[in-house]
Amino acid sequence: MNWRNFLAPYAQVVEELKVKLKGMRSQFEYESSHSPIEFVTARVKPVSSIKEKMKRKNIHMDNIEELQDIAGVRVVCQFVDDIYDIVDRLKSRNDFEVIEERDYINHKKESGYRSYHLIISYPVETIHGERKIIAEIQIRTLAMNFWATNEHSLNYKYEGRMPEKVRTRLKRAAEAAFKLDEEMAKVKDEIQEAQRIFKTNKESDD
Ligand code: 0O2
Ligand code: 0O2
Repeated sequence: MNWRNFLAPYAQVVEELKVKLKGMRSQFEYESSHSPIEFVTARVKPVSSIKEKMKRKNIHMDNIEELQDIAGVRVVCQFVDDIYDIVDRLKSRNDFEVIEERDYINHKKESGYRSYHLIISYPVETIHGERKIIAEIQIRTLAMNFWATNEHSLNYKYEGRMPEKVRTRLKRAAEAAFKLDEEMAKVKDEIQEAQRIFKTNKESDD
């Protein structure tokens, strides 16, 4: 398997999506309106993780395209409402097709994981013509991201065999993170007004 060749169109998609989503954020800023996007990150799944996931899910090399997150983009938002705003905006775009939606916010995973996932089919131009590449967009709040990053590290440390005590603690932490999102939602208008004033003052200083 020539991984570099295989992954090249995925790398292209990741770069294009990153530019487009970061562009959305800048546009909100130019228009001085609240940006539902706090930050955007993206990556091509490392070959070692691809191999590990194929083994875990019993996917044969011929069906590697079944892995939907080889190209992965993450959009991190301040508030839960922002997630749904972004989802609506992404679904109404014409440059890719949303082929699957997974609402792990209303339907959290057993681990406590929350996020909204969109699986998209993205047309990319290659030197051999157009190809449709599957990519995963994960949309989550800062609190959900904080939890997922820490849980991911622990999973890595315990290689999937997490002690029950840690697992229970993480589930509790997931609920605390969601409570934080709920509390922040209640003062959202005030936070946004404060951020607007701060931004206007900063601009008049510049
Ligand atoms: P680890 O250990 O893998 O978490 P930029 O400078 O912002 O244009 P850059 O430097 O290429 O872009 O990186 P970016 O896009 O800011 O962030 C890459 C980090 O985000 C990587 O972490 C990825 O793991 C993580 N990441 C981003 N999007 C996804 C996604 O959709 N799925 C998953 N699983 N991870 C994502 P590190 O730092 O490599 O460390
Ligand atoms: P990485 O290292 O993030 O790239 P699954 O069967 O759940 O493993 P599937 O079928 O691809 O995977 O679908 P799913 O669950 O919708 O999305 C998988 C990705 O979502 C994961 O990628 C994680 O990035 C994230 N995710 C899903 N569940 C959890 C969880 O419990 N904790 C954390 N921290 N992240 C989660 P990978 O391939 O696991 O790895």
